[in-house]
Amino acid sequence: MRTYFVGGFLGSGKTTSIAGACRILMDSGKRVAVVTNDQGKLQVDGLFMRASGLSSVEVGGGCFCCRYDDFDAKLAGLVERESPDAVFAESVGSCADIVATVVRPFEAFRARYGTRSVFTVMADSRLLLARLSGRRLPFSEDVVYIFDRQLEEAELIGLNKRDLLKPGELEALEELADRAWPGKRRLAMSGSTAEGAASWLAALESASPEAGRPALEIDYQRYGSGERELAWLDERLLFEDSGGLSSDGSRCRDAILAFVERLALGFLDAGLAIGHLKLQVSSPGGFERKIGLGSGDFLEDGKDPPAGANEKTGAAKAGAGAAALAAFLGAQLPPFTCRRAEVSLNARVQCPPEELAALAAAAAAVARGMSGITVREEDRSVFRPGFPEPTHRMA
Ligand SMILES: Nc1nc2c(ncn2[C@@H]2O[C@H](COP(=O)(O)OP(=O)(O)O)[C@@H](O)[C@H]2O)c(=O)[nH]1
Ligand SMILES: [Mg+2]
Repeated sequence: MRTYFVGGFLGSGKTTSIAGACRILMDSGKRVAVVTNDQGKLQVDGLFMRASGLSSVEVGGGCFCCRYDDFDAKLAGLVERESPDAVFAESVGSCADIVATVVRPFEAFRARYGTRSVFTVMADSRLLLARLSGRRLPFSEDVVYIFDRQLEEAELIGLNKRDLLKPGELEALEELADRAWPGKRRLAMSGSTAEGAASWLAALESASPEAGRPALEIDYQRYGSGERELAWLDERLLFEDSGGLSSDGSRCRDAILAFVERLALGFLDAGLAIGHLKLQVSSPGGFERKIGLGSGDFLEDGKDPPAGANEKTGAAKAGAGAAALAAFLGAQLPPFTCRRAEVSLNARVQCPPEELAALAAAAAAVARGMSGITVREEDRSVFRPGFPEPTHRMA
């Protein structure tokens, strides 16, 4: 058995890349499983993995490092039940210092689960290019500190979403990455097109090149305060079309899109940096689809985001580009018909939790105002992540 640890910032494409790699392994007859992780309990990633036919378990309520015993127990249960050939462990996107707090304890206590492999950190290539080019990311300094520290401890950086780079940008990014981290392994890839997935798997199979390297230097005060600048919102929304015979069954989809558009525009109009916004949409006929977006989707080409109280993102673009946003979201939810649909929502945004909750409520109200539609919100949970206190730290 092999265990593959994957980290990286919110929305960098960890889940998508892992699902793609799992499909390749399964096609070659391997048994695979995934452990997902989040500060919250309702995990779109876990739902997405299962909707994609992958076996997965969730560690919730904190990151792997702070809930190491839970991670260990969940992993052990998975191994017992399924005897997988490979397990991917995806850490939450606001977590750093994973080698010292998760990978090394795992090697020390679970050697029988096989040698661990290269620790991959995924990056949204557009955000990383902006960062390494000296452009300002939309997040606060302490959140960017987490982004930087995550990449620093990578043994392999996945230059993900390469399909979204413009001609010439990949070469520029590779050069900048080599300058920033001489000798560090990197791989251009695309989780959604599976480009590079086979090379990633080959790299994962190779031994860790950096075992014995000193642990990451990290200031837990800055890391903790970066995490506390982010707000988490999880909830389930039940959309119902009560339109009777006058409805052709398309209203739930329209209402879901109206909800997510309003929510995303709410973030952009308020100048908030989006870690990620993701929704898993399910309807009783077995329809399953994930919708996602993050700050990388709103970076102004080659320009710094306008400065502001909250490191404003592409708010100006949102004003001009509401139609583009609607098209971007609509393309992720192909037409389907139903009377009822369930939406699981995870939003991670740099703002106070109350602001995030108010924006979500306003977006739900827009959908609720649509003719023939009712929207019920359930299991809402809004919070800031707690201060990171790893169970183990092996320097
Ligand atoms: N175009 C493109 N989109 C991607 C790629 N990888 C992930 N995404 C999208 O980026 C969003 C975040 O991806 P996800 O895998 O959930 O990121 P995670 O938060 O790091 O696990 C989702 O909407 C994905 O569909 C990629 O390589 N190319
Ligand atoms: Mg994920």
